Amino acid sequence: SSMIHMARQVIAERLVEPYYQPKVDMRSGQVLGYEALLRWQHPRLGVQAPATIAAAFEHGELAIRLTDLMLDAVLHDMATWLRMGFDPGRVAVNASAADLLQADFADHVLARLDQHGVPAQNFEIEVTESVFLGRGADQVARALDRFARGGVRIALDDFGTGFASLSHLKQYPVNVLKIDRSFVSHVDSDAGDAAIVDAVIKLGSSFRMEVVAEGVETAEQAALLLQHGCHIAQGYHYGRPQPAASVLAARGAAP
Ligand code: G
Ligand code: G
Ligand code: NA
Repeated sequence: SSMIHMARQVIAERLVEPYYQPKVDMRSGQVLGYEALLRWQHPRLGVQAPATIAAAFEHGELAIRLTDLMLDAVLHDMATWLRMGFDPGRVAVNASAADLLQADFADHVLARLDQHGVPAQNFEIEVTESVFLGRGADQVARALDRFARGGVRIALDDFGTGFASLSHLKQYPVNVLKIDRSFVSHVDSDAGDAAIVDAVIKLGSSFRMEVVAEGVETAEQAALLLQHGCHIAQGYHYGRPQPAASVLAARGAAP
């Protein structure tokens, strides 16, 4: 397809450029970290969203190479920030099932962190529930355990939308639950969504996980989430995904 063709070009020409969206403590406004989101630079059209190469994420080999390019770029940015004395907090990179099914993925990431001088506690891996399904669940478990032993936390993305099995939370070393944007968007107007958000927050706190609300766009949503006991948010109300240079400028550390 043309998406796959485009993805191959992105990989060959290393056009990947991570954007960073802040995760914020809604009580204090403090930035706790960032999610790195894939963007790529089209030579003429400028910055492109992942949707333009979405098919590549379902294509094992291409998904692996895109993650690797993201990892390289993110660790390069983080190493630069740390050298400048700017601590970005915990930065999350998305990994797919194809990544976790490679036997050496976790060791590879841990070695890269080491090479870049980025402490494991400054890093997080974000996965969706889909990685727990299908064949290879044993390998995924080994990868997540390896990350856990290496000090890298695991965040579970889009929680509540997929094939959620609560047993996954018990079985795997998950540290962070991210409440899907689809529930957060209507938390202040839809009783069903508010009930789901409330349930996920309670679930996360019983498992001693950090709970992050995704897609917080308004002060009303933020207030409601705080009432329900969730104090960490990622969303346009607190910050859009932004290039590395803007992250620095926003934190007042620009040279
Ligand atoms: O970045 P948004 O701005 O458009 O992202 C759209 C979707 O693409 C989200 O579901 C997000 O999780 C996914 N995504 C963004 N960056 C990456 C990445 O580096 N790797 C993978 N596998 N998915 C990503
Ligand atoms: O699935 P994942 O959580 O990785 O997806 C993040 C996606 O959500 C990205 O496409 C990002 O640009 C988008 N996003 C982040 N914050 C908001 C928000 O407040 N509102 C909307 N509509 N999208 C958001
Ligand atoms: Na994500």
